[in-house]
Amino acid sequence: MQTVQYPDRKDWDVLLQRPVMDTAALESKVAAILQAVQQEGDAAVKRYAKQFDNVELENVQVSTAEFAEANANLDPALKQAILQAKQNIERFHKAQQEQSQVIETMPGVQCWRRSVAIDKVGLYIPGGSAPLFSTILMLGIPAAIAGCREVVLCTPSNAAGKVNDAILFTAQAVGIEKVFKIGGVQAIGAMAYGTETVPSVYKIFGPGNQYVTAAKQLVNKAGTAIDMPAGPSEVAVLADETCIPGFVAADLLSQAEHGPDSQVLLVTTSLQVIKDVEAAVVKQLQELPRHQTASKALDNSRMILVKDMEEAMDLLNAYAPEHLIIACQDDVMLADKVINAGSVFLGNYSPESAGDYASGTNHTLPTNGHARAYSGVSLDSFLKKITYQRLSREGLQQIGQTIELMAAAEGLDAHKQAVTIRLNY
Ligand code: HSO
Ligand code: ZN
Repeated sequence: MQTVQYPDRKDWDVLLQRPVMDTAALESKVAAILQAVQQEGDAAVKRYAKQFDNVELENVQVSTAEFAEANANLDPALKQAILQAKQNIERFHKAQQEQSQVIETMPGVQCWRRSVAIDKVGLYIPGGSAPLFSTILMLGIPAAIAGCREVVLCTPSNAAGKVNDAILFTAQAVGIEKVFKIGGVQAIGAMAYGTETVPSVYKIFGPGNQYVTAAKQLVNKAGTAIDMPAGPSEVAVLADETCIPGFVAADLLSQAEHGPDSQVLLVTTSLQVIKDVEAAVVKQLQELPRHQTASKALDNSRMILVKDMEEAMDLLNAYAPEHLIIACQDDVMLADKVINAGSVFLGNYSPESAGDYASGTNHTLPTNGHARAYSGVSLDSFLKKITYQRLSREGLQQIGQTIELMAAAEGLDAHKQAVTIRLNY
């Protein structure tokens, strides 16, 4: 990891750059696959499964027997762990439910807002080097609490046509019945346009590689909603002398192992912390099965020495990390100074892994600086808020003149007339 000491503010932009991801170059390839899925449905999906995943799919949909088999095969301890995480995530997301309130803005003018579930949603769960079944909890649980009527899940199978047992168990645990063995761009196309077996959905959620991300962006342009602009995982750690360097190193590596394009940052006021964390990273890295991936990510990563905590917070707010760990004596006080971050972890005993899996918060978070303006996935991501109003005759009499004056001033006479005709009735 590169160490940078006391960087000048004017150099922060360059220092805090993420590894660039150029999806534009992939666009024509991705667009061609999407078009084929739109036109040919399941036939195209099966053709691409053969071409990209080397699998001959007879049935695209996971059967009841396959669900039962996964349930029987999965380690009982892992099942228990998944159910424990489910309980916490459910608890945290249920508390996000809002009660509808009728607000009388003037006598006889009542306004209210009702949360309504997005009727049909699609979840994409990558297979690849790490089958992220935890993401099913993060997306399936709020979808269920919101009351989405149709929840479909696409995930690639292996070459033998089998889907990971933990993925199938978790899908069942959160009540998802429709699971399709479709990966990559084809999956995004199938959920956006629908095929003979896959229902089309209104909003697509979930992480993926650059191809999946490009596909989500393309279907989004064409009218299907998506959760958020996704990018490689990131963590920034703010640490002072009270941190435990081995813990900080472990946290940095936990994100670095996600992918070669992941990025991790350490920001501190102490050169000694940098030295100690660096030594711990080197030691722990060697023992990691995914050390190759992690070490590539560390090449994109930095340890930054700053003069004080105020400068540290300015720098971190400028970076807007997906995850921010504050391993400092004044962690709670510093937490209030966070303006831009997806999710914040306080103290020496809150590893990001807690939020990645089981504490209750959502791990689908804004990357790539999007935390400046976006929130992570929550119950709201699966809801629309519909507003209502009911004016009584007296209510319209109260507010009518205001509307008439404003409509006339905008030169919109028909608007004014919609009030006048009632007032004169
Ligand atoms: N840290 C990831 C989520 C995840 N981690 C899933 C492990 N499994 C989001 O950036
Ligand atoms: Zn993670």
